[in-house]
Amino acid sequence: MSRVLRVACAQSGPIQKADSRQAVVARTIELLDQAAAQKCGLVVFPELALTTFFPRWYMTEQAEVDAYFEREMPNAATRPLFERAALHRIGMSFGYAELTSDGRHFNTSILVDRGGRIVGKYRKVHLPGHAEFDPARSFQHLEKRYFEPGDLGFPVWRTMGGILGMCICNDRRWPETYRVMGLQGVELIVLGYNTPSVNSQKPDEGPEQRMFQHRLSLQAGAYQNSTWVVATAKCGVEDGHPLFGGSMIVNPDGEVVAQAKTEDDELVVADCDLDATIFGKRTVFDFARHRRVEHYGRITGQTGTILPPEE
Ligand code: CDT
Repeated sequence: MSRVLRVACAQSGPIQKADSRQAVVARTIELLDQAAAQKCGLVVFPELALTTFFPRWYMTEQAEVDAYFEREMPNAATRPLFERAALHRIGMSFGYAELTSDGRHFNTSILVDRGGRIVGKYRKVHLPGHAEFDPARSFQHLEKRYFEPGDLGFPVWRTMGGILGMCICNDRRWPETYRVMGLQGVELIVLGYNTPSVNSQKPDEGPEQRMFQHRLSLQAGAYQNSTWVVATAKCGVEDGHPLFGGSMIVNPDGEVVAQAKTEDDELVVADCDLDATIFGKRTVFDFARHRRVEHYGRITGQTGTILPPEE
């Protein structure tokens, strides 16, 4: 039986501070309808898909912060999206800011099956940026202020005919992210991201270099774990702050098979043959045959760099 899953990145153009959840959800439904028309089986929306990328703003009032968070999922604003996805029999994944009933804040994404049921939840592990205001920066990335690190690890789920996993934005730059899922046989990793087009501390690092690093991370993760990687941007200029596009689908050989052309709402579609993961998993990246865990202790035993002793 063929295991081809037609997947769409549902890239999102900018969401301004003033945009309502209802207006954003209406845009996601429009993309979902387009994906249904193209017979997609899975649609991947970005990180924090329902709001502007609010961690760029320094806020001191918790009520102002919490206004960007969802207390339940689905909720009144997102239920129409769940209902439309179930109507189309399309699976989906999207990110949102999660506020739990006991007051914890996470940068979360979910996996929803074709019946509209949430089958997987992931909470972002690698939170970039800072917790405190820095007057020296023109803008900040305050994820460490507004979220706590995810507490669910990197699980994978059997759904939609394959083994699927999730990560979020900055996670894609860390080889550990892919490898932990690779060790569970992952066949398709979905992720969303909000990446500023410029580096506030390194003005000569332009969008080209940042795009190169983005592609490099996705392609290496896919190849080294013989998995599909589907990465979806929220992009364009949000209240004066540019985010880059570059949504793409990477095959298990590490090749980009489809890529966004705009920095706006756009679908990027590819047929992902999940059986194409088998060859790499049985040969170069047959972990059981080739890994040498006796030499990998530092990977889990330390976080920062420990330099060799001075001569
Ligand atoms: N959202 C997110 O994780 N963005 C980061 C920006 C890092 S710059 C502090 C990223 O890795 O793309």
